[in-house]
This record gives sequence, structure tokens and C-alpha cells, in this order.
Amino acid sequence: MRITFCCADSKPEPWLEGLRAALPQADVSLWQAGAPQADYGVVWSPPQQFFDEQPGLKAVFNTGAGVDALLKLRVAAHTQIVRLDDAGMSVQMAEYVCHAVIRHFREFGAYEADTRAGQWSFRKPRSRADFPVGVLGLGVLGERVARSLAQFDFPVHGWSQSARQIAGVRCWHGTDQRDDFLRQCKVLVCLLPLTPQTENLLSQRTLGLLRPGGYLINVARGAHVVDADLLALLDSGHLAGATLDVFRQEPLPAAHAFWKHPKITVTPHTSARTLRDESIAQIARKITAVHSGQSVAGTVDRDRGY
Ligand code: NDP
Ligand code: OXD
Repeated sequence: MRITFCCADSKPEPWLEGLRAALPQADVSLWQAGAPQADYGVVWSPPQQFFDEQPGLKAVFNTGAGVDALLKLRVAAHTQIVRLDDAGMSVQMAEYVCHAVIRHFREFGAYEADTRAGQWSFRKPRSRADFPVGVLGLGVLGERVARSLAQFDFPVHGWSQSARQIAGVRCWHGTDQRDDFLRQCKVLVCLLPLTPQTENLLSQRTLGLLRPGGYLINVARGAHVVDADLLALLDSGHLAGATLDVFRQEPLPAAHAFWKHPKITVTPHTSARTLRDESIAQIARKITAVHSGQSVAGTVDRDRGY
């Protein structure tokens, strides 16, 4: 079996060594133009040339959860696309989102500013009942995040495409229920895949439905948010703040208003990193399964877009 590795932004050697150790029977090599035809690809943001030159791939394994970049390319219809299925990401995402929600709810940013100024001051405790948190997307990451927030006794709502049931989470689904879901929430966490249906979903209209003093945490993709609308809602005071990990253009351009906005916290697409060892183990297991004709979790439905 031949495996070709083509991942932007990753040092290839540790991946190649890890894949060779996990699949000793396979011939694993770094893709380059003109490379021989492989059976399987391990990819992140490959160029179109990769797929043009590898028409015989049986499957490609994405080293991330989001496949939006991959689905913009022309990939042969018979090539199965498989995404990472957690592989250590969901606990990181739960840490990140719970941290952002609690930091905002407990006003730790304001306490840090006070104590840096030498002030021993107290703020009136806020009520959890006034801080319902909504999670857009209840998949591998969103469900873990929703359950984790519920552990801290926040009222938690979740929205997905199909109906879901999660203990401790009030679940909503479909476009018809979306606006009612948003009206319940003060804090909104975006964990949707980027698809034609979800692009630009977070706009003046939809974010305007959040309770006054709302807060946005976007950890999915930058193109879910209409940047100018978010800025307008922050400046009008309808939204109290935002924590943003993902952006339309990454790295976030130096001149972008998000960098210095006093109500925005920016992190560099780091909320849930791909963990190499866990990912190699998962991909190797799935390659073995696909090679023997079995189905695997995380297979992307191209029509659905995730
Ligand atoms: P999943 O595919 O497991 O879950 C997607 C969820 O979104 C599902 O609940 C799905 O509904 C819901 N959904 C999709 N489309 C719609 C729609 N049109 N209307 C309502 N609900 C919809 O994805 P993951 O949880 O694994 O990951 C989510 C995203 O997080 C990734 O696509 C990626 O972009 C981003 N990500 C960001 C990272 C970072 O570091 N910032 C790291 C990893 C991922 P249903 O359950 O009905 O199918
Ligand atoms: C992913 C990401 O999709 O890192 O895995 O954003």
C-alpha cells in the first residue's frame, strides 16, 4: 500500500516516521510534483495539483476536523474524504470555550486590570440564570463543549441540523428553530462546519437576536462571521464582547480592526490543535479499516458539506 503525505504548515518528518511506525507494511512518502500514484493521502490544505496528479486515491485523511478547504478543490468522486474525529481536540475545545465563558462571566479581565492598578475591588456576582450559553453545532466538538458548560451549571442550549438529545442541554434544530434558539442565548459559541448554508450566518440580524449584552465565541471558521456587523454590534453596545480564534484571513492581517478592539480577545487559531501522535494513531487505524473494506467514522458527506 502506498501513502502520500501532503500537509501545509506541518513538519513532514515526524509525521512520516509516525505513519511508517504505525503502518510498517506501507510505503509512506512526502508528496511532490510527479510523485507516483498512491492509494491513500494524508492531507491538510493540499494544492489542486495534488488531486490532479493523484486521480487513483481511494481515500484522503484530513489532519483536521474541518474539511471546508478540501471541499473547495476538485477531488475525484470515488476518493473517500475522512476527517479527524476528535483525536484529542474535543477536550482542548472544551477547555478553551469554558475558559472564555468563565473569564467573561466572572469578569476576570476587569479584575486583572484592577489589581494591576493596585486596586482591591469587588464586583457584584452575576447570576448564571442570566447567562444562558448557546452552542451552534452539536457534533464531535460542540457536544463536548455543551456538556462541559452544563457541568458549570450554565443554562445551555444547542442547535444542530438534525434533532439531538443531550442531557443537561436544551436542543434545537433546523432553520425554523434557529431564531428562537438565538433569542434564548446571552453567550453564543460557534462550532459549525463552514458550508454554503453556514457562511456569513453570524450577521447583524442573527447576532442582534442575542440577549442585550451578548457575547460571541467563534472557534469554527472566520467566514461564519460578517466582520463589519460584529464590529457594529460591539460598538452599539448590543454585544459586550467577543473571543475570536478564527478569521477570514489567517494570520489576521496587521491592520484588521479586531486586533486592537477593546472588546475583542484574539487568539491565533489555537483553540483545538491537531495532536500528532493521536492523529497518526487514528489515521493509521482508519487506513487499515478502509483498506479491508470497512466503514470508518468521520467520513465526509460531500453533499452535506461536512
Ligand atoms: P461535526 O461535523 O462533528 O459537527 C457539526 C455540527 O454542526 C453538527 O451538529 C451538525 O448538525 C451541525 N450543522 C452543520 N450544518 C448545519 C446547519 N446548516 N444548520 C444547523 N446545524 C448544522 O464537526 P466538529 O464538531 O468536529 O467540528 C466543527 C468545526 O469546528 C469544524 O468544521 C471546524 O471548522 C472547526 N474546528 C476548529 C478548530 C480550531 O482550532 N479553531 C479545530 C477543529 C475544528 P447534525 O448533528 O444534525 O449533523
Ligand atoms: C481543524 C482546525 O479543522 O484546526 O481541525 O481548524
